[in-house]
Amino acid sequence: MTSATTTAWEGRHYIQGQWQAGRGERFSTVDPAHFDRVLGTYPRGGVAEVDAAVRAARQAFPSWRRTSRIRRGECFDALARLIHQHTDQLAEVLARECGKVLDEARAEIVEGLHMVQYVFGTARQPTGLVVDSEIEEKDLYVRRKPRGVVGVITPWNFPFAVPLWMLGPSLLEGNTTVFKPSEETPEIGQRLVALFEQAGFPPGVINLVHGVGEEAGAALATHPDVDVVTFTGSYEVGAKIRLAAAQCDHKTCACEMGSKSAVIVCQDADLELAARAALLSAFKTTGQRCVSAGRVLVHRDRFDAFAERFVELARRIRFGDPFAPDSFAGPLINEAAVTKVLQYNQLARDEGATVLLDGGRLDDAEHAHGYYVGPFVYRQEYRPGLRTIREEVFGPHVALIPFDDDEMGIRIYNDTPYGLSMAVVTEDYRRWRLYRDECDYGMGYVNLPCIGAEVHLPFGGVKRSGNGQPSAAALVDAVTHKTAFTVNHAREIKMAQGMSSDV
Ligand code: UN1
Repeated sequence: MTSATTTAWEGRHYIQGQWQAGRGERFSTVDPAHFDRVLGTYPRGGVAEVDAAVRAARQAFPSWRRTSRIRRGECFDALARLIHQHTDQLAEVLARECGKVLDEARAEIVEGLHMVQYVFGTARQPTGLVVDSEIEEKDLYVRRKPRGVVGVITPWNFPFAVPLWMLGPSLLEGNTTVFKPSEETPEIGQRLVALFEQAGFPPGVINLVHGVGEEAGAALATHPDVDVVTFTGSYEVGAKIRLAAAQCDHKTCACEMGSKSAVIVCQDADLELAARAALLSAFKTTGQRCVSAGRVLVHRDRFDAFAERFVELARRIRFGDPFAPDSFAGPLINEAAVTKVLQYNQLARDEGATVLLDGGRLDDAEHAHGYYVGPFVYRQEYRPGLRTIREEVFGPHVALIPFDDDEMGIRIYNDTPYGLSMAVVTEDYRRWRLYRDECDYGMGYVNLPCIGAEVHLPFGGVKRSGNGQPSAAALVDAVTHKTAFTVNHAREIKMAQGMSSDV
């Protein structure tokens, strides 16, 4: 692998083990920290390319499925070694393409590596069950079988780790795959696929099609020969994928969608810990994690002290060049994101918020050529129906909301259409248990930020955040089906449930 370059890179599809320049229109990507710099151009795949990739995956499926699970796992050992070897270059490509600060970009490469290591380690773990039968001469087994061809549609905010959460378990279990990376971050996706090739995954087992969501993404989600669609992205797109799956007899999907995650600061909280947990949750990745906290719920008795410390810390953080060591976070991904965040900042004012900090669009010499918006922090009294405290913003926009008691804290937390991540800050073991049991979420934390999950846990949510098929380690349930298998060791037939076998 060559190191990250500043000359535009030429993207290619990877279908049936062949790198293809593609025909027709191309799209380009720019550096979000310097939007006058074009990073790469890519073929704009559509129905034809997706169809070729799905056919390649289907053709590769029987022999990959028959390959020993341990042998499949060993390919991931080779992949882990390659990722180790190239961590620094991969982190640079990722930081440049999606604007994450270098230290976070590196953490994401490491998170992807952890998934690869987990998959390799899991290959030798037991996968099924041996179950007793009513009939002593029978053995019952529960065995997992791969579902077939898995479509992998991934976002720009975790363009290395999230594809690996999906590709890892899918391929280990014997499925074959077609990967459509986000059109904002195709280079890191392509570099990942090149490492799969180098690690020795056979042709057709992993295929890559570049393109935009409405074309290549839609073609993959609706293709009749795709068995499972795994998706991370917006609720609106996820809802379409769920509909497409429901209309196709054999298709299922695992969707991880939006959120309005929160940190809850209780009456007895350690305020310094709470302020730091909230700061990381709201502003790391410039608020562009699906688990980012758009809300901090604070007990009214502690509100003023918390808000003062939180704003003081928020003033101190620097949103700047992803490669500058003192940048806490980088730019937003594109101009549409800047417009959306500024609109929500205005909407908060219109809904009666008291603004405590407004970084605004940053346009001094350092920031003028990037998509930079500073932190926006406001106090909002809870009322049902307020849009800014219910809708996902995906930027450095955070509401501080006072609450009077735990019942009210839980009610406010649950009053969004989403349920992804929740952190509660308290010293009281009874209290965190109450929040654990009463709040709607997929990932819960105590005395921590609501970001930073590890790959060997399930990652997903409830309500509009997910469809009950979490990703990362838990994706195994979405990409396999459980089969029951019964073997008779007697010489005659003996039926269960006392049924006679006389003929
Ligand atoms: C995402 O926000 O889209 O839990 C994924 C975390 C990371 C993954 C975030 N491990 O913050």
